[in-house]
Amino acid sequence: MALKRFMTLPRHILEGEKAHPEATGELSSILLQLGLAAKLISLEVNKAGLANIIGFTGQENVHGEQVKKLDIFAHEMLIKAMDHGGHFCVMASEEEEDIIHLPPNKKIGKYVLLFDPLDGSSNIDANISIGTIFSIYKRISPGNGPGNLEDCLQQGYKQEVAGYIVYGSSTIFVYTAGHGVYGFTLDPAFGEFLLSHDNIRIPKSGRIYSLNEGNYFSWPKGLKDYIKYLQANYYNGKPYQARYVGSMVADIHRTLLYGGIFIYPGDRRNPKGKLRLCYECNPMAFIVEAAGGRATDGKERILDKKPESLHERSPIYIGSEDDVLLVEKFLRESREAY
Ligand code: P6P
Repeated sequence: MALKRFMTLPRHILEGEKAHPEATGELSSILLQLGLAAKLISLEVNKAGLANIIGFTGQENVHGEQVKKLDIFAHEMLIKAMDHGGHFCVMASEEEEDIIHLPPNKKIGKYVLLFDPLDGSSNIDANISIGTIFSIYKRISPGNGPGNLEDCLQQGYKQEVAGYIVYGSSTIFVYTAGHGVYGFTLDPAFGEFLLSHDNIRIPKSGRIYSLNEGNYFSWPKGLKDYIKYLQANYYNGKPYQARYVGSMVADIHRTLLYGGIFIYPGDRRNPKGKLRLCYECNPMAFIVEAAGGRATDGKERILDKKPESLHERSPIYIGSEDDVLLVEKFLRESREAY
């Protein structure tokens, strides 16, 4: 994808704000801060591989600083970057059991931030791509004081902004405010995100299916039938391809660009699957739908599901519209559950 000459993330955000006269500039400021946090996390993630080589003890680095686990580092970095702009009334993170309140002396805002600071971090030692996922809502609790749990348990269709950063061969920042999906590649030479994926549209169907086939025997029967169907048929005259990174952000980023389907199903052992509804499934579903795709739990639209708890899981079938519709048909028409 050709880089747009110097359309930087800040310029794109500010131009987006100008296109919406009602915009207060708050979401722009939030996105700019997230871009800063992304750069700092990217720096740390890319350095991590060296941690064991250049004498980092894993406890203290050469500067005598404590070397934190990367996901804790990312979690703390995001909070530090986002807790003083006066934009949020409450936050929630995959790394914290409870909701996160702003420090007492900080201005309270009208937005809510949910995030998975570093998804797939167990892959970092194998140098496999990992990612940060974020989701922004407007508060629904009354008043101007601290937000509450209900602010964090909103249905996904109410999101204002959703995005992810994938730390791979490049660091790419992808976001949507519901009107188009935009990707920016970090140019390490001068530390700026440059527009590289302008208005991403997911193909209506694709040749790639992505799920952990190690769980095959626990799958619902309809899913087994669907995968067997793909393996017995062709896509535009070529066999279907199985691709599975095991890192949700990487698998969904590829699905967004190339088309196809990513699945983390509920199964006999884990009926709700593994991925978290509030800060993994919802933001990814918001992005994929904004790019023209589809995301359900096999039956219900992800973005319509009402979360009952902060860390609840949901099965997810997400990607090209035709592919998700087809697996839903197999699931609906199969007689047995498993
Ligand atoms: P499995 C990474 O640990 C993660 O949370 C997601 O990023 C990824 O899609 C999934 O788990 C992989 O899970 O069970 O296939 O290893």
